[in-house]
Amino acid sequence: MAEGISDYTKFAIDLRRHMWKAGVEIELRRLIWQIAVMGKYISAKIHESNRKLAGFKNIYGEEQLTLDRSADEILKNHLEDSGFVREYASEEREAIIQIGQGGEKYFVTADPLDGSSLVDTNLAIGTIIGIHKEPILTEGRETLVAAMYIMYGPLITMVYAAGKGAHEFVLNREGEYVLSEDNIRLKERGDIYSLGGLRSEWTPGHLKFVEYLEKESYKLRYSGGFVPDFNQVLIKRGGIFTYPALKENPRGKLRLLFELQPMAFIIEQAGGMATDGKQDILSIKVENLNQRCPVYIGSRFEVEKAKEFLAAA
Ligand code: AFP
Repeated sequence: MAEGISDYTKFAIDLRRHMWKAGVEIELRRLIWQIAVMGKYISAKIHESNRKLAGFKNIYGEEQLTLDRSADEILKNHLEDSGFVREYASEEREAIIQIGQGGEKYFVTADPLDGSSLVDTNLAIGTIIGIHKEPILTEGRETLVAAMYIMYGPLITMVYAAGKGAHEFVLNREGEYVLSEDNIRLKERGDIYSLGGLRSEWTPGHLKFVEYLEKESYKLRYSGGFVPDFNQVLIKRGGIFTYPALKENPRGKLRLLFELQPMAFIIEQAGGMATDGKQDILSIKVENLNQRCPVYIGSRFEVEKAKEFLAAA
């Protein structure tokens, strides 16, 4: 080994090896890896379309797609005829599209670039993916076999869960995803809370829950990006993210299929919980692609406490 080159590579576990050792079936391993690789292309698109660069011109002269549509195009084009994906549903599209020949094993949902309105503030944003083994639009618990997200922050990180725990990887300088947090397990209780929606819009039960957390000296962590805000609860091993039912919008803001089901799958794999305030997110039947749903997601103590306050209201 040449002098000075750190020999961390001797210990680095890359994504493919991790999934093989975890016993993830081969086509699902390849699909998860393929989507993780697309994270690099999406990140490149974020940098390429950097509006901070003076006089930035789209070198291809094509009409500059909005970033989230570009991210959607990247995902769809690479999944099409990949041999693994039969249907693709995206927050950027009106309907589910067939992108395979018809016999493929998996059905993919995507929020291609969640939090894209934060790009100009240089805050972290992310791609959220659900991988189903049955046609989309049924209960998550029955059909979701894996979920993942890629976060574009100071580092590019990727978290996946495929039934054997939740694991985080970081993209290194060599362009490989190497393991950074193996089998993440949430504590029973955390000390951070992340609160969406306007206080004036909160229902009485939700307000009482928040006042309880404030009395318990929880620390507020809210960026306006679901991926980094959720990621903070996961990596800090506890706490709660909530985007609640609002007086004017009883279904809240976040989408059940594209945002909440994948994150609920991941948090449960890490020993946490996700509910709409009454029932588990993964037990809720998806009526339509853009169905919104209130969410309380994080460590068990806080999610159970939220349910108590809401039930008592
Ligand atoms: P954008 O994708 O429009 O930026 O919205 C991000 C988001 O869907 C989710 O990532 C955040 O948790 C939530 O909206 C923030 O909503 P508020 O702006 O109402 O706080």
